Amino acid sequence: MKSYITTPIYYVNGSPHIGHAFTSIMADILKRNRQALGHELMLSTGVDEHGQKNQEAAADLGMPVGEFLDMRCNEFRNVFDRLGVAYDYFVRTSREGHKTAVAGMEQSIFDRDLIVKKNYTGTYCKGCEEFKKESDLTEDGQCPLHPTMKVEQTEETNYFLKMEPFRERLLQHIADNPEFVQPEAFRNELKQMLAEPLDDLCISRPKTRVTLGIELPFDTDFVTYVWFDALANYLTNIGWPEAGYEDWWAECEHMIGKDILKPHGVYWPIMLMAAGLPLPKKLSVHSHWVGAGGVKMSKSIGNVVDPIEVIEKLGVDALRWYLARHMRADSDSQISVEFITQTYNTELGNKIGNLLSRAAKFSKARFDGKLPAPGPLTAEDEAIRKAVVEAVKGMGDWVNLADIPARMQAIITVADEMNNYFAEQAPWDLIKNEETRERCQTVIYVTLDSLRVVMEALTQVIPGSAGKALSMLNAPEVASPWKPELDRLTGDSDLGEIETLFPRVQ
Ligand code: ME8
Repeated sequence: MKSYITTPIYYVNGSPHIGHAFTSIMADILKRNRQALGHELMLSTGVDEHGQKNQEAAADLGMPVGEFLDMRCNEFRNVFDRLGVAYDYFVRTSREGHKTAVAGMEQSIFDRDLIVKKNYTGTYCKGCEEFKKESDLTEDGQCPLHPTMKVEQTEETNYFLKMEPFRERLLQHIADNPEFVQPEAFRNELKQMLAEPLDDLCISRPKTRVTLGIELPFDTDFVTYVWFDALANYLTNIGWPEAGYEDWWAECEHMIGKDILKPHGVYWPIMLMAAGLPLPKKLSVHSHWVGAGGVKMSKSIGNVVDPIEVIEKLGVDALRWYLARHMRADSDSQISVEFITQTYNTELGNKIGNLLSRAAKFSKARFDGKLPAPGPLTAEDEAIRKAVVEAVKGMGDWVNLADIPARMQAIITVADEMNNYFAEQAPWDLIKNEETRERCQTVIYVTLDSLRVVMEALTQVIPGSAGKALSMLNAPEVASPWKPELDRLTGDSDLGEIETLFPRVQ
């Protein structure tokens, strides 16, 4: 079974930030989850290189555009590499093959008489790269998403894609396929966007204003609207229009933030319908991260969480864990370096890393560098083993974007239970008498084998640390397809070098 996961392609007018890191890390987690189910994966992430915003950012730095794009593209790629995002394809919309394919899509829609040329007067937000209706603006006439960028009054002749002929069909598609937009709150928001007749979508920009873009195949005075160009990446990444893309496309799932629901839920499906192409399988939408206290992150407030700063201070898995664990499905979630540090110390450090190092060091010290073989199991042993299997079972099933935090919660809850089990069984007392020595062996084995099961599940979320833990335990390779399975550690086998997985950070 194939599975194709996409992230948005990010504007390169600034450096990669925590929001970019988030969507790409979540996509990576879902990729690892699908792989654990035995699927063949394609994960794309990358950059959106065209449009007025990027053009002006290059000019502001006084750099030639090509050099600027290369610089930023490398920056994004490096950040995703450091975040452990195992992308299979890194998107650049400046790629020749992409540009040709986009022009081909435009020409085919033009040939179907779905594109018209007309004059337009209106308000434009550079942040959104979009014309705005009065009803889209705040009371003081600014874009609610980009209040500091100041909208501009524009009068222009442009090319427009007819949208209204497809509205009913799209609504029907949404009604027939409840999985198409997830979670439900965003499906409802999308239905709201489609409740009224749709204006034609402006799909060009005159070269007098924007040059950084793909030239229209039917009028060389214009470049393609950056969203039309960018959305098409999802098809051009898998080789469209050449044959071979179809199987991937049939299994395509887009991950996006709520800010870009309209382009993905309205423009993109209609572009595809206009071009006579099938719609993607699924759109998974998430809410946003904001600073502590619910305040939007901004440089002037000084509450911006820089992903690189975090991973340099705490390691990449502290960040991955926090993002996976604390994203709320239904509303914005709060983030700060302090919150990440706290969660890292109390959850990864105290609940997981500490138990592993205590149990494994005890085992090495008392059992000659080895993991002891277990004796007969008691009801307490059976109970904790069952709880562990139950808690991680969800990672052996299909995980949706919105399910991730609950699956992490289950793991932390069982980590608490494992700590209680370890404390109650008190192996340090059991080792003191020859009669209870075998019982001690069993407790150590049960604890470490349970931790192995947890770590196998966590390879989907914090692969670096989980991999290290598994090699400390000398565990066999994680099975694929994966299900939680007990007793994969061999009794009386050597343990690896025991390092502190999550050293405490102040
Ligand atoms: O919109 N919390 O690019 P972009 C969580 N180029 N995620 C966030 C976030 C936050 N506070 N801020 C941003 C574009 N994101 C277009 C996309 S796709 C064909 C073209 C994430 O650089 C989230 O995924 O503005 C959001 O949708 C995306 O970054 C927007 O990135």
